[in-house]
Amino acid sequence: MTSLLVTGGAGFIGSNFVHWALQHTDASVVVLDALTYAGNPANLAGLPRERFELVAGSVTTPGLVNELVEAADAVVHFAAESHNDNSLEGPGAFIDTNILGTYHVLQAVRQFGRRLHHISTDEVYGELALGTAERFTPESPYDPSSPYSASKAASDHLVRAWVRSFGVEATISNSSNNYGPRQHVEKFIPRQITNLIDGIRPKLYGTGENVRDWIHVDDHNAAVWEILQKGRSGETYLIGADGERSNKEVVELILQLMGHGADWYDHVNDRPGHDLRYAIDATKLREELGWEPRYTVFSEGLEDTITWYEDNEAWWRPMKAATEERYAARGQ
Ligand code: NAD
Ligand code: TDX
Repeated sequence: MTSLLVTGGAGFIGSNFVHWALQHTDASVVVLDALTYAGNPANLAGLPRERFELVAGSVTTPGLVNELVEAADAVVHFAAESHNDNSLEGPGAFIDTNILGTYHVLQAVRQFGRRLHHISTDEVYGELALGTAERFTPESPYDPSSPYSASKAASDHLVRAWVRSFGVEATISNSSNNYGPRQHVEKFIPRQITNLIDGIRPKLYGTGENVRDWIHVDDHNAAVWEILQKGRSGETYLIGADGERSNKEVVELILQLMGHGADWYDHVNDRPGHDLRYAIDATKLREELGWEPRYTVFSEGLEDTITWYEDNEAWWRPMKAATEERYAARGQ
């Protein structure tokens, strides 16, 4: 049995990964999570004690990271500050967790000879033009736009340098936008679903023409598992499921699925530096590792997600008002 250290495992993608791994594999999991505003122990409630443990602490604390890395066979590093808008208001935490935290994880896997998988984002490649067929590949040049994406780009560079300079065994994945259960209501899709539950109109930044490439979180995490098992050290795998949609299209679909007219939304202030379009070419992941997404019909994954937020108001209600206050202060 493999023992995994999962950093950031109390957040959206990490907690879904822990549930996925405990269900689909015989791995045991220790989560290291700082339980910031985005980390919620409730995301990990009810998991089997003999295969799972939550340790509250930061990836920026080297002693703790060393101890946990030494005890594990492999590390899956999700921990990060993850929201672009927050990085525009206060970039400091992004530098600390995303760059320094990754440095401490790298030093630990180097010291104890452990395998690392580093979770990253397609945003490190910057933006693509609207209305073109161009997509990101592992060879795309780095060109991050926000403090968040710049901090993730820096972390990717550190991982590559530790592979090349110190022989660390590590892989990187850069994924497109995830959606699914347990995503914080600050993010686009949960914000609009919970707005509609509250009778508030969805909010589109700017024109709403910006395009994101959506993937269900379980498809993302199945890809991460494949990379962990079969990925070649030093390699980068792009994770995406051909899910390109403009933000306006997504809002219109949510409105339709939740029984509202397609134009019941507001345009609000745009995000400064807002990337126009992301799109992933996942050929390498599909051909080299045989991964295929299971959620190929976006409206079905979205419907499941809407149902999850409808059924789990107790989960998101405590974070909703404060999140909307922050948006209101920015005219968003
Ligand atoms: P999230 O904000 O929901 O979760 C992040 C988790 O990390 C939280 O549990 C938080 O408490 C924890 N954390 C924050 N700082 C920490 C620290 N110093 N030490 C330990 N834990 C800390 O984020 P998410 O959307 O689940 O993203 C997870 C990872 O996936 C991130 O690395 C992000 O860059 C990457 N990613 C996300 C997406 C997406 O669409 N959400 C897409 C591509 C890549
Ligand atoms: O209310 C909103 N209205 C709106 O139009 C919000 C919150 C967002 N948007 C737009 C901005 C983006 O074009 O929707 C799109 C998606 O926004 P976010 O959910 O903030 O995601 P994004 O900025 O694309 O980044 C996400 O995907 C890549 C994750 O938050 C990152 O962690 C990941 O790296």
